Amino acid sequence: MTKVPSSLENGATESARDILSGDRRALARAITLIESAREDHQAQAQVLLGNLLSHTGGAVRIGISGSPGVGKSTFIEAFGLHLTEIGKRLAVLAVDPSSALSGGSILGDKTRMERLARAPSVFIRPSPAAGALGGVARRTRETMLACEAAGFDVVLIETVGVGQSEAAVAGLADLFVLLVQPGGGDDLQGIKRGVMELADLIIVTKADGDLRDLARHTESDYRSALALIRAHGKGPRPQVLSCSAMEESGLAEVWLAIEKHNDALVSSGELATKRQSQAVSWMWREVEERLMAALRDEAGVTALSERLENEVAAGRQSPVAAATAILAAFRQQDGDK
Ligand SMILES: Nc1nc2c(ncn2[C@@H]2O[C@H](COP(=O)(O)OP(=O)(O)OP(=O)(O)O)[C@@H](O)[C@H]2O)c(=O)[nH]1
Ligand SMILES: [Mg+2]
Repeated sequence: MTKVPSSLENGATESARDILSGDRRALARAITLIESAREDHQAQAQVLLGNLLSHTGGAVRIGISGSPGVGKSTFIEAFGLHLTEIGKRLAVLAVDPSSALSGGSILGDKTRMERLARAPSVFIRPSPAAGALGGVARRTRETMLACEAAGFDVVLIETVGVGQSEAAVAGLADLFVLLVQPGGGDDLQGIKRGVMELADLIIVTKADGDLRDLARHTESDYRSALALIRAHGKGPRPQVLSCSAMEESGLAEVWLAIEKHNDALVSSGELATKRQSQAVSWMWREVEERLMAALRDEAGVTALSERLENEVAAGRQSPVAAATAILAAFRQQDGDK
């Protein structure tokens, strides 16, 4: 095992103390460290997280997803403000899968969450999802843990629904909330069954003005759909609600449903098992990512894999035989070190 230099340990102990005392700037610095790709930063971040670990786990972890334009930002601002009014301290981690490509909508979101961002008990942190699997930044889990150590009662993890990202967020959270639009008809807006299966709570947004009645219909459509899908599912039954972020209505009901869900998970012991298996999955995901990165970095493997890709594409080699050759080359080079 590599020995951690004592200067690094001292620095990490100090910043851990600052984070635990609720120092926002120390938390922000820690997240920057956690997100950094630099190896020395990663080493520091891991020592720091080691010091924080026994102080984590105290927040309700909520994942929120939904298609672009469904009303995520507006909902999070209104719902977040409701939470602050009832005395909760809230961290919002917004993971933006588009940011790597387009510069993203983070700037727009910041202005949309202006009121929430000014609330003293709220911490908002947009994370670029660069290099991420499934639209959730690789380090979101660690960032969430740092926020818990800093004493936040609720951590909201937001991501745009792009297929894979919902599963990744659900794999981090205690409860996965799916936002949907009013309307959409029989196909329920083309939302994949897999995503519906993940949802613990479905919220129809924009239940106001002309859309109010439609939202109610949509609510009952989803309720029937869920009853079919999750008839034999384990755990608390998923709920469907509607709300208006604009009129700030239905938000208290959303929190009550979340609390109820959470209480059920705690009293059945499922929360602990869920978090345990999430942590273990995260470990293997990290191993997979690092193994693949190491494999791609091997010069010999790179040369070989290009040739094999062509052979497999042309049908001259079977994919399995080519994979065996790549792994053999990797093992050999790794063993040479
Ligand atoms: N009527 C009504 N409109 C809403 C409500 N919430 C959001 N909207 C509108 O819906 C549009 C999209 O809202 P956003 O909150 O930006 O949606 P988003 O899901 O964050 O969008 P992306 O970040 O682009 O994925 C905006 O024009 C909002 O004004 C609501 O409660 N009622
Ligand atoms: Mg948004």
